[in-house]
Order: sequence, then C-alpha cells, then structure tokens
Amino acid sequence: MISIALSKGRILDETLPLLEAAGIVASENPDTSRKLIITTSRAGVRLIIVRATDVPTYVQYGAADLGIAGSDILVEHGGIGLYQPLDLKIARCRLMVAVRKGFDYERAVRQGARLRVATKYLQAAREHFAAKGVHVDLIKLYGSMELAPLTGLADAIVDLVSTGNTLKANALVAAEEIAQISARLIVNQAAYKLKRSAVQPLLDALTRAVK
Ligand code: PRT
Ligand code: MG
Repeated sequence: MISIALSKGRILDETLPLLEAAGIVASENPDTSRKLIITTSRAGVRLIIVRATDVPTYVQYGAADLGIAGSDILVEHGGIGLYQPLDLKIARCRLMVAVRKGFDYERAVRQGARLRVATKYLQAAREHFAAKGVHVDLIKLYGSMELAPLTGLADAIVDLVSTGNTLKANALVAAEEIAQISARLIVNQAAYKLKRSAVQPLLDALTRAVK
C-alpha cells in the first residue's frame, strides 16, 4: 500500500487534477468528505488528509510514503528524512515582507533599527534577515498576520502573497520578496528505496502530468 499525504484547502484544488492526470482518482472528494483516509482508482494507492503543516511530518516518519506540501512549509519543517524530487508548479505564491502603508521599510533597514517582525514562517524569516544583516525580533503567530502591523504588535510581517488583495484590504504593502513558493512532491527516503517498484511509477506519472 502507498499512502499519499495531502491537505485540504488551496493546494487540493490544483492537486486533484494532477493526480487524475497521473491515473489516481479519489473515490470521494476530500474537500467535502469527512473521511481522513480515501481510497483511489489505483489499486494500492490511498490518500490521507492532514493539516498542511503536518504533511512533511507524516512523510518523514513513514506514516505516508509520499506527500504534497508547499515549499514554505518544507523550509519550516527542515526536510529531514525527505526527498523532494518534483516541483509540481501549483499553489504558487510569494513569501514577502509587508509593512503598513507609509512605513519606510528601506529607511528602517538602512538605519539599522531593530525591527519587530510577526510571522508563522520563523525559519524563513530568520534566514532572510540574517543574510541581510538586519536585526529582528521575531514574533511567532499562527494566522491573521496582517493584523500585527495594524495593532502595533509588529513593524512588519512575513507572509504569503498571491493576488495581493489581502494586503490591500488591510492597508499593507509588500516591501520585499523572500522566495517564490510552489507545492513540491515529497517522498519518505526509506520508502523510496524499499518500495521503489511502487513509488517510481507514481513519480514518473506525476512528472509527466506536470509537463
Ligand atoms: O488553513 P490552515 O491553517 O489549515 O493551513 P494552511 O494555511 O497552512 O493551509 P492552506 O490550505 O491555507 O495553504 C496551503 C499552502 O498553499 C501554503 O502552504 C502555500 O504553499 C500555498 N499557498 C499559495 C498559499 C497562498 N497561495 C496564499 N495566498 N497559502 C496561503 N495564502 C494566504 C496568505 O497567507 C494570505 O493570508 O492567502 C492570503 C493572501 O492571498 P492574496 O491572494 O490575498 O494575496
Ligand atoms: Mg490557511
């Protein structure tokens, strides 16, 4: 049996057509079903439905053999025990620094001010500001990052941006791009070796589906 860990929400909409193109059709729609384990049209392949941030954990420990996770999530997880053989080029967005409209980010950085930055992406933010030599106090949040600069919790946020509508609606502006984000196929390293005969055809089919 091969298990593929997926999350509901925005990645799923683009994942299901890709899986179908690779010959894997879910027996029920994971978005509407309450089931957390879903069989597929392909014998010996099932989907397990977990929180987006939990996908790499399930694959790392081998509770799932494969998974699909945003590169934002993979940076935070660290990638231990995972192969990342394929960029699926879906759920694309950008990880950005954003500030309140009117806040002079360039000036604050130039002056060497200590910035307060709120984010759920601690690892990516830490690496980014360390590489720039900017001193930051990072504040961990779990959601609604946009609120932080509006309430005085932070000077800046690090968050994902796709259309930019959320920033705009909250009078924030993007100040700097940290990374281009997309969903990646991840594979448990042991499963890749021990279940090669089952895993490789799936990898090949997904590679063709991406092209
Ligand atoms: O929602 P939940 O707490 O369960 O988990 P999650 O937020 O981790 O999952 P989900 O489904 O929201 O996101 C899963 C993955 O989708 C992320 O890990 C990214 O790799 C990818 N993705 C792509 C995005 C976006 N685009 C995105 N725009 N994830 C989140 N957003 C959010 C962003 O955080 C901001 O709040 O959308 C808002 C901005 O969107 P725009 O269009 O207004 O700019
Ligand atoms: Mg979300």
